[in-house]
Amino acid sequence: MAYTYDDQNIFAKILRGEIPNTTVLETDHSLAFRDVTPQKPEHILVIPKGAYVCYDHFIATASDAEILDYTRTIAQVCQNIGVTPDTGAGYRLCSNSGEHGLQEVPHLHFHILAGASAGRMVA
Ligand code: DGP
Repeated sequence: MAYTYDDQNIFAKILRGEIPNTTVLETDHSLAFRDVTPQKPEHILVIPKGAYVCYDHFIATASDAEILDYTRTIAQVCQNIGVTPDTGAGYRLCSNSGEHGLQEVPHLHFHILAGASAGRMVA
């Protein structure tokens, strides 16, 4: 598995503070912020701070601490915005990966999509 990370991608620039973002949660290894073009009432992107292109790259090479932090951050955001299913609401979690997966930004990100009528597709 050979991934080449492009450190000029837009999320790398966000992590370096070169581009502003609306942060909803930040941890040691992860950042969650609002999508600039929300497709649903709640549309939040969660990224690891490390240089990972996609989910496969992340799982194969990230540390256990990064993986635990990332997965917990996604869950924490869902709790914070009040959309976990135990509230009667719900959400969709989606990570577009690679060219055929219609990934636009080559830095791993999960979309959290929630709100009324969350729909079936991201793109
Ligand atoms: P994907 O197609 O899965 O790679 O989705 C990339 C998402 O990133 C898309 O929903 C729009 C969002 N996005 C692109 N540029 C920016 C930006 O500068 N700021 C923020 N907050 N989101 C961005």
